Order: sequence, then C-alpha cells, then structure tokens
Amino acid sequence: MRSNEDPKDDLKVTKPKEWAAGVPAVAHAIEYSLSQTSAKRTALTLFALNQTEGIDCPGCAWPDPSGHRHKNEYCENGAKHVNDEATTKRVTREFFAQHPVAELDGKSDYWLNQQGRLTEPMVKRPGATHYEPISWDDAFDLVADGLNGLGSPDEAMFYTSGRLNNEAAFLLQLLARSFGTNNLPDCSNMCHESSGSGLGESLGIGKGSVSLDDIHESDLILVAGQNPGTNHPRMLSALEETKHNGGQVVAINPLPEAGLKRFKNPQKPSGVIGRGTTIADQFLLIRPGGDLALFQMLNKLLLEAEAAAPGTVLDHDFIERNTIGFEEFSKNVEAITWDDVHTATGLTRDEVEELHRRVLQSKSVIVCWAMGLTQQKHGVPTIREIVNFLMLRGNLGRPGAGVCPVRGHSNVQGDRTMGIWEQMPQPFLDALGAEFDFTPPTSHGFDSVNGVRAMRDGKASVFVGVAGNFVRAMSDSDVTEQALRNCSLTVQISTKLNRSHTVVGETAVILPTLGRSDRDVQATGEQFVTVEDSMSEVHQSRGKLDPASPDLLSEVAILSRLARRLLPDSAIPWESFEGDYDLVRERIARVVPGFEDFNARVRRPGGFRLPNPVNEGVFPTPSGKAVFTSNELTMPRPPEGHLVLQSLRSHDQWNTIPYSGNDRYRGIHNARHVVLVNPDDLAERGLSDGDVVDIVSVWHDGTERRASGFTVVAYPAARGSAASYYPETNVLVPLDSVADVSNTPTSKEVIVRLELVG
Ligand SMILES: Nc1nc2c(c(=O)[nH]1)N[C@H]1C(S)=C(S)[C@@H](COP(=O)(O)OP(=O)(O)OC[C@H]3O[C@@H](n4cnc5c(=O)[nH]c(N)nc54)[C@H](O)[C@@H]3O)O[C@H]1N2
Ligand SMILES: Nc1nc2c(c(=O)[nH]1)N[C@H]1C(S)=C(S)[C@@H](COP(=O)(O)OP(=O)(O)OC[C@H]3O[C@@H](n4cnc5c(=O)[nH]c(N)nc54)[C@H](O)[C@@H]3O)O[C@H]1N2
Ligand code: SF4
Ligand SMILES: [Mo]
Repeated sequence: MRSNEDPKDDLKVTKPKEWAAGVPAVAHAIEYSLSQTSAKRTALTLFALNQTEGIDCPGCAWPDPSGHRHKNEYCENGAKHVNDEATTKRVTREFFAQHPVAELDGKSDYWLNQQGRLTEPMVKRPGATHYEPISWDDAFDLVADGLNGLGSPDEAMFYTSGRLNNEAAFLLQLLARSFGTNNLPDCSNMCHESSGSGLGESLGIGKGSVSLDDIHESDLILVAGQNPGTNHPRMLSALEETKHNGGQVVAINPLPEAGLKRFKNPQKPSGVIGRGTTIADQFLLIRPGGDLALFQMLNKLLLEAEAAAPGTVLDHDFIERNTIGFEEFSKNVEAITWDDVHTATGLTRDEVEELHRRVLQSKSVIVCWAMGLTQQKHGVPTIREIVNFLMLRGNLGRPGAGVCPVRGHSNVQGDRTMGIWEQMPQPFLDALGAEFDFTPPTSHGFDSVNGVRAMRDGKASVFVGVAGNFVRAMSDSDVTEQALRNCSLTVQISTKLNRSHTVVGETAVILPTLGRSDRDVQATGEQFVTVEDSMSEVHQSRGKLDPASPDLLSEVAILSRLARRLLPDSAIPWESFEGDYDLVRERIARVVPGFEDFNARVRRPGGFRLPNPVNEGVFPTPSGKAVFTSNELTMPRPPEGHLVLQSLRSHDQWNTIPYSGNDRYRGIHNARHVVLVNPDDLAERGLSDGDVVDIVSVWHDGTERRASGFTVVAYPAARGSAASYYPETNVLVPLDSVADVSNTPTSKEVIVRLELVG
C-alpha cells in the first residue's frame, strides 16, 4: 500500500508465522520510518527512544529496564509509532481549503493519518463546508465562549487518550473540575477499566504489582488475553529472560499468536541466525470468554490438592493475615464442573490439569493480561478470580509473583494517577481543592459510554478531546458519530488528522499540538514532560526534533491558555504553568500521593517507582484486607449458528490508525476487511475460505448491526470464535453491550453470524 492512496483490499494469505521479531522486524521498522520521515529524523528519534534523557516511546506502556540501557532500546512497532509522529508530511491551510469536511469524512482512517502533522489552528464554522484558519487567540475565545454558554458545566465533556503526559493530564482535570464538572471520560474506559474495577475491589488498588525484575525471576507466567508480539513487543525480551532463568510461560488465547510461541531477539546472535527462544511451554487455545471458568477450575483444583495433602498447597499464613472471604469463595468454586469448563473453554481436562501441575511446581506465579480479558462482559469477575488464584498460594507482594495488567497507551496509567477519572475518590478531590482553593464537584461524571448516551440524548453538547480519536475508538460507530454531530461544539487537540476531525459538531475546532518527539521550548527554556509506565515507573520524556510547525503549542500551553479564557476570575495561576513545567510538578507533588519531591526525583536517571501498597502487605480496601470474591460462573452463550467475534489489532496499526493492510504474523496481507474463523466452524455453516460475507451482530433488544464485505479466512482459531480488526468492526458493538461494573464496551465479545454475500 502506498501512502496517500486509500487502501484497497487485495487479500493475500500466507501461513501464520511460528515466531515473532528477528531480522524482518528491524527491516519493517526502518521501511515504515523512511516512508514517513527523513533518514536524519529517523536516526534522531531512534537513538533517543527510551534513553534516560530521551523520548519516551509513544507506543505502549511496557517499561524500560531500570539499569543499563542498550543503544537500541525499542522494538519494531515503537520505531513505527515514533516515526509516524515524526513524519515530514504536513496538513496545511491549503489542504483544508482543497478538501471539504464532507469529502474528508469519506476518507479512510489510513488516508487521514497519512496526510501528516497538523500545523495550525483551524475552525469549521456553523454551516460552513470547510475548515478555515483561525488565530490561537480567537480559537481560545471561541472554545471558552462555547463552554461558558452551556446551561451547566456538566453539559461539557473532556476526553483524554493515554498519550497525554502527566503535566497536561493534571492540568486538564484541574481545568474541568475548576470549570465545574467531573466529565472526564478517557480511553481507559474502553481499555483496562475492568482491571481497575476488579483489582480495586479485591486489592484496593487498580494497578499492577510486579516489576520487570519480577517478570525475569518468576517461576511461572500466565499470559492471558494478550498479544505481546504485536502490542508490547519488548515484553518478549523480558519473557525470554524468564525462560533463560528457568521459568515457564503459559499462553491462554483463542488465537495461536506467533509472539507467544517463539521469539527471535534481533539484538542477540541466537535471534538473528538461530531458532530463537520458545516462549510458551503450554498453549491453551481457549474459547473467547472462557477464562473465568478456567481460573475457577484451577482454584477448585488447588483447594482439592490442599485437602488431599493439608498444609502443602495453600499459603495459610498469607490467607489468614491478609484476606477476608475465603470460606464463601471456597464454597463458590466447588460448584464448577468439568462440563462447565469444557463448554466455556473448549479445553480438555488434561490441558487444565497440566496447567494445574505447573502451578503446583511453581513457587512464584504472575498473571499478565490485556484486552482479551478486560473487553468481555465478565471481565471484572474474571480479574477478581485471577486475584483469588494468586492469593491462594500467596503469590502477591513477593519476588516473581503478582498481578500484571499490561497497559496500552504509554501514559494511560499516569493519566489516571493524575486524576483523569470521572469518579476520582474524595481524598483526591479534597487535596486538589485545598491546593487550589476551590471546591471540586463531587458527583460522578460521564465515562465514555455514558458520554455518548448524553450527547445522543442532548444532555451534553460540547466535546473537547485531548489526544485520541474518540469517534473511532468508541463502540457502536453510527451512534457515536451521531452523538458527536449533535454537539454545538467539538474541539480536538491533536497531532494528526483522524475521523474525530471530520465527524463534527455545529462548530468544530482543531488545535494542533507538539508530540512527544518534538522539542518543547518555553519561557524558562527547554521543558521535559513525565509519564508513568505499566509498572508504575515515573520518568522523563524530552522531545528532540524541530517541531512539526512553528505554530504548534504544547498541550500544557493550550490547556493553560484555554483555562485563562474560560475562567478569568480563577485564583489558579494558570499563566505561570506554561513557562515552567516544574511549577506544575510542584503542584502535583502536593496533591498526588507518592509524588513527594517530584522535581528532584524525576531528574534522577530512570526516574522513580511509585509504591504499590500490595507489595508492603497493605490492602487499601474498606476492610483493610484483600478480598477473596465469589464470582458467579458465566460465559458467552451464542445462539445456534452464531460465533463470538473479537475486534483486535493487526500488527501494523496503532489503535484506530492502520499503518498498512498487513498483519504479517497472522499471514494476512493487503487487507483489513477479513474475518478469521476455524475451518470446522466454517464447514458447519457451509462457508469456505475466501467467501465474502457480511458480519451481522445481534443484540438482546432485537436490533442487528452489519459490517459488509469481509473475506473469510480459515484460521486455526479456537472453535466458536471469530476475529476481525478494530476500528472497522466497532460498528458491530452495541453501545449497551458493556462489561459489568466497569462499563467497558465488550469489544472482544460480540455475538455475530456470517451471511454469505451474493
Ligand atoms: N502495535 C501496537 N501496539 C499497541 C497498540 C496498537 O494498536 N498497536 N495498542 C495499545 C493499547 S491502547 C492496548 S490496550 C494494548 C492492547 O494489547 P492486546 O490486548 O494484546 O491487544 P488486542 O489486539 O486487542 O489483542 C487481544 C488479544 O486477546 C486475545 N483474546 C481475545 N479474546 C480473548 C478471550 O476471551 N480470552 C483470552 N484468554 N484471550 C482473548 C486475542 O486473541 C488477542 O491475542 O496494546 C497497546 N500496544
Ligand atoms: N472494537 C474495539 N474498539 C476499541 C478497542 C478494541 O480492542 N476493539 N480498544 C480500545 C482501547 S484499548 C483504546 S486505548 C482506545 C484507543 O482510543 P484513542 O486513544 O482515542 O485512539 P488512538 O487511535 O490511540 O488516537 C490516535 C490519535 O491521537 C492523536 N495523538 C497522537 N499522539 C498525540 C499526542 O502526543 N498529543 C495529542 N494531543 N494527540 C495525539 C492523533 O491525532 C491520533 O490520530 O480504543 C478502544 N476501542
Ligand atoms: S515495547 Fe512498547 S514502549 Fe517499548 S519500544 Fe515497543 S512500542 Fe515502545
Ligand atoms: Mo488501550
């Protein structure tokens, strides 16, 4: 696929790969980088990527090693992400004059992204067909007027994506709350919210407990619902080290993902010319949504093993000292049968018993997971059951053991720490109010799903998006699009063009901003920003490139200036923040626990790690104890003839943005409108590899949603499952199809049938 051309599906299928990375990964990284930017900028970004004084990778949230760093401390996809941002292509005022909004709205996600970096503020006025230039001052006035004209601050929404740095995130929530609303939906609502809900309830803190050293030292790591070869590629180097240290890895996934099988580390001779390292010692090809049943059965087997040999299996000391709810939990898991397990997981008894033996042999166990578990209707109970599983043998708060929700966006965890949440707890709001001398609103705001409902129903009418691509990230694309079109004002603070700039309210504003890789110079000199990775390490990121345009402002500057227009009487010294980000960090240090002496500590090479109370044996739940939960066994039950569809990422995309039509490890080339299905499931439906189908999703209220023209690929996936790419299949996910408790769209559990076209 050449850039500037809309991708046309021209499907070629090859055998799925049996290993990930190796030399081809390096070649693909360089190829994409050079298709976007110059050799000089590529060299600059890559040498600075993930170095202690360098650019934090704008890709995923996998941590960097705390000690010595290699010269090449990045992966293929990190290189692609940073150079997608460092592109030399530009979206100018001439571009907007040439292309009416309606025309841009018909372009693909790929095409829009390929146009390059946004360069100056633009506005689409009511009734206008085109975006036109607007000065920064006029843009801030226009946005402030739109917000101040609302009947109530709660009619505004401030969306964030996890690309946002800590300083900007802190200012955004301060702006929203001093304006008077907790409407702070974020991408986390669609992502790891189920992890936060499940872990919060069980352990009192919604974050992972393990460090990179724990991963290296662990006896056994279960990787469930995660495709690290594509989405967290350097996790494979960590798992390689686990293996070299004698640990085992078990993969739990409905797809035989290459990266979970074998890894060829391009930085090691064995990875370049040798066979690489086997990652998974056991691969459980589970049915989608079967994980709750699997972990319940593992827990039952552990209880039975303890009953057979008392005092040898469970960690009674841990259970007695730290937990409540053990008795009810034990009774609850007794009920599960092998029939339940077979129906829910499609796995054999032998497979589950083999995993059980591995658990018994292991002194330390970690469970890692991502979207395969969280974007399920029963994501929250599944995660709670995983905590039960770990606690039975005291696998929490000691070396090589713990919970590891692997976060997506590079700073999604940090944004939450900074207060980006529609339901921040009262102690945070009190500290914020005390620091800035105001009373933050206390009623919960809209999350992403409730935000769409509010805009759909006319209860919210100004949408401000800071990073991200809300309209494509959210479920039920048609409903979400209409919701945004209902708004009086939509504002996007972004680096690159996407559909959220073409699906617009009556007035629409684009405020272009510096990216992670751009040098950020303010009144007091060059600034750095900070981020928090998936393992709670907080560190600096310093842009190195000449900014994409002289008319860009940093996110901190945009939010500070907007706040001054919006809240002219505010006692908050907004004007001071823009010139010196240390002043923002001083405030963070006084409001957010764990950030004491922030400015000094974050200047140490590698930064610092936020404490996780679980590792000190402290569980900040209402009872002060960790909670064994009793979870009702549930599983997807598709009607006859239907499949459970998951919408996932190809190897060549960043969330809503495809970089090409290739998904190399799965053997899919030049096409995104494909659906991967087990050959036996195809045969049962009278379908064959290569057939073109409509994917039709069915919902309880009798409504159906349709995505047309997908080519069927016979694939060695778990029976009863289907897989297709996001965001193209978001049109199939009903707005009301959400995970219990967390309200996360069920992007991995969509009940569908396939209808042959023609
Ligand atoms: N290159 C690249 N890297 C990324 C991203 C990107 O788009 N591109 N996105 C970032 C973000 S924001 C996130 S959240 C992460 C996402 O990282 P992942 O969660 O790895 O992303 P997905 O592609 O959604 O893959 C979900 C995996 O779960 C499996 N799965 C699906 N259903 C089930 C189930 O019921 N049970 C089990 N056990 N497995 C299941 C799928 O087969 C797949 O392997 O990646 C981050 N990193
Ligand atoms: N069906 C389905 N839907 C899903 C998912 C799924 O697996 N399946 N996954 C969900 C998940 S896990 C997530 S996290 C969401 C992702 O949702 P989002 O985070 O909203 O989406 P992205 O595609 O990451 O956003 C990309 C845009 O961010 C902007 N951007 C990039 N860098 C910067 C920056 O430094 N500053 C600013 N201001 N803007 C920047 C660019 O304009 C770019 O076009 O999607 C969710 N939706
Ligand atoms: S693993 Fe994630 S953070 Fe690390 S270089 Fe790759 S994309 Fe970037
Ligand atoms: Mo995510």
